[in-house]
Amino acid sequence: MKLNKAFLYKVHLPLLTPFRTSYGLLREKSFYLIALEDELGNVGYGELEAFPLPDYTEETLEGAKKVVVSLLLEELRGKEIKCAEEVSEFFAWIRGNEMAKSSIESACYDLFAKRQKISLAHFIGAQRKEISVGVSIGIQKNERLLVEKVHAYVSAGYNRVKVKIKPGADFSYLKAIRDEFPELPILADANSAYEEKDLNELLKLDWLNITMIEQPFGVRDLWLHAKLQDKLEKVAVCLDENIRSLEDVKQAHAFGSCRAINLKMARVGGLREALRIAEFCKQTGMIVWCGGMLEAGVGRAYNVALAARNEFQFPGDISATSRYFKQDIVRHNFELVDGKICVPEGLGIGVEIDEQALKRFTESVETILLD
Ligand code: OSB
Ligand code: MG
Repeated sequence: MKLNKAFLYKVHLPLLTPFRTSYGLLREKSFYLIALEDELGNVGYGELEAFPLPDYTEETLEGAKKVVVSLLLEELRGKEIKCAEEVSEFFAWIRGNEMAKSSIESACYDLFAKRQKISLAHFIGAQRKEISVGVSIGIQKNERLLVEKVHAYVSAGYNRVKVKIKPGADFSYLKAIRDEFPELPILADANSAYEEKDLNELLKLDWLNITMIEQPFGVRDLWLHAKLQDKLEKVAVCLDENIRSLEDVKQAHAFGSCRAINLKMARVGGLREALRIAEFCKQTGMIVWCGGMLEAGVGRAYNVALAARNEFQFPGDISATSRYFKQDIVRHNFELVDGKICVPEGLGIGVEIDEQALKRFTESVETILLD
């Protein structure tokens, strides 16, 4: 396969409700939709997920876009790409920049699946037709509002909830949910908001029968997470921000820093690395589940295909389109039916771009000739 052209659409998609984490508030999902055209005229899509500010991980949307244009697309220019797995090898000399790499690598996977006239799910060996999913809920003003939200999502059929927490909005918020829902699987995600002095406070999560605590400590920390995991009796520590590669997962496993991995394709540099991590987790008995970053339709299609593989036994942060957006840029609406989302069966990622909607939410378009 050879690439002919790339189109980069800068898109701003308003969120139905603002999403508050321990580090900030998001009102819209800003991203680049990347369309890669091959020599046969097929088009593969990728979503560049880096956030406008380097507050989740180090990459920024504009910085990552620059890496895509000046390094990654140049790396592929004029090359004969033999298979999807090869793309990450071409990028290997470039350190970090995982979200930039993932946007292009995944679009190549989409292209290879389309060239073989099969779905992406099939292409990556995913066998499930539908996946069981959960929902991630931002920090609310008070406990009562949070419990109301949980009620609505549980009634809609979500199989578990993840609640964003931070110091001062943690234990009492989680207890309010637990009092109302004695059996509900609850995860707490701190996005790195705690420090060593909070370690004993976090042990109280055991009392509430919380399923997992996600990334309480620093984005480079393995040591404090290991101390916490060792002291917790029931709760699994789950790592998000500090997992960028299989190497990171192996070290976290060896140190005992976690029992679960929130796996995001974009955060680990693409599909190939994500598949290797899923495989390692299965072999070692670590829990692996598919996380999210408020993706629009293209990014969501990748998450759904990945989560359809059988290593993923725990419901992911993959919610219905309607949980995020009034209008998406793809024609496909991901819907929740009996707590499950169907895996698209069309060619490649299996969702088509809604050109009208894309135009409506696009700030600018850039075309890059590659042949
Ligand atoms: O920490 O998992 C996270 C969203 C943006 C950035 C980081 C995270 C999240 C979520 C939302 O938790 C998951 C989703 O529904 O897409
Ligand atoms: Mg997280």
